Amino acid sequence: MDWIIAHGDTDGICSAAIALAARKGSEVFFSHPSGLAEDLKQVEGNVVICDIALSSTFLQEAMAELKRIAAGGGSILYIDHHPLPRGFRKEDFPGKMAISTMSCTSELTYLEFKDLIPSDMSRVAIYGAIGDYMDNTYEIRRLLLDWEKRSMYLESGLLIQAIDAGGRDYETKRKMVSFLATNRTPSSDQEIVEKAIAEAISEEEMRKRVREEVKVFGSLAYVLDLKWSMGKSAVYARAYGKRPVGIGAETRKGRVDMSIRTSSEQIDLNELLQEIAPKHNGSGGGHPMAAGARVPEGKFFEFLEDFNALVEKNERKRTVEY
Ligand SMILES: [Mn+2]
Repeated sequence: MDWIIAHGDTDGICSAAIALAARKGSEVFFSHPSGLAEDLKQVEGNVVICDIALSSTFLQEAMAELKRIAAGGGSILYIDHHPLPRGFRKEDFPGKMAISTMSCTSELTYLEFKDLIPSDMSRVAIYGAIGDYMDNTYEIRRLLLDWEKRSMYLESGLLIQAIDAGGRDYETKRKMVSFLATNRTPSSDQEIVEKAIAEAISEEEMRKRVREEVKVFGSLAYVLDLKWSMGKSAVYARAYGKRPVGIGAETRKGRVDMSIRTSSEQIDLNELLQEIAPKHNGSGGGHPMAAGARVPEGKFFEFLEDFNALVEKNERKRTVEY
C-alpha cells in the first residue's frame, strides 16, 4: 500500500493533493509533529510525508518507525520546509529528503513530482504557497506567469477560508485532497464556496471580538478560548494588541494549544519555542515567524512569562547588535 501523510493546513492539503495526483490510490491521512511517530506505526509500504516538522522531542521514535518501514522494503520521501531539529544528521535518514526552508512544501512537492502530473497542477502549488505566505519565491513567481494571478488569489482564498472553517475534520480534508488532486477549482465546489463565505463573514465578527478581548503581557498579545481559528486569532491579537508577538490559544484535553505569529524578523519563534516549551512539559516549534506550541493547562501563564522574557531578551540582543 502507498501512503501520503500530510499536515492539515492549506500547504499540507495542497502538497498531499499533488502527491496523490502522482501516486494515485494512495491512502491519505493527516498528522502533526508530536503525533507523527505514533501515526507511522500503521504504515507499511511506500510513504510520502509532507509539511510535518520533525519534532526534536519525538525524533528517536519517528526515526525508529521510518527505519522499520525502510527495512520492510518501503520507500520514504520526506518533503518539508520546517527547520530540522538541532543535531539532526541527514545521512541517518532512511529515505529521500526534499527539504528547503525557503519554499513552502507545496512548491517542493510540485517540483518533486512535476514530471508525473499535468502541468496545470502548478496552480495547486500556488494555492499552497499563498496559504503559507510563501508565494514570493522564484519558482512560484515563475509558475504564476502562466496564470491570472488575481484569479489564483480568489481560488486560494476560497480554499484557505474553507479549510479554516473545517477545524480538525479530517474526513473533509481528505475529500479536499482528492478533489484538488483532479485539479478542479475551489470555486467549482459548492461546499467549499459556502464554507468559505460563511467563514469570511464570521471572520469579520471574530476579528472585532479579538480587538475587544485581546490581553497584553509584555511583548505578547494573546486571546484564550475564543473558539475560532488559532492562526487568525494570533494575527489579529498581534495587530490589535500592538505587540510584536500574537498568540491564539485554546484549552483542549487538559492542555493549551497555541498558534503564534510575529511581525518581527528579529524574533525566531521556532528557536525560542523549541527552547522554552519543553521547560514547561510542552512542545513547540514551526517557522521563524509562524509557529505553534502546546503546554499543560496549569502551565500556560508560567509559560507566557518565560516566553515573554525570552522574546524581550532576543529583541534587545538583536537591537544592540546593529
Ligand atoms: Mn507549510
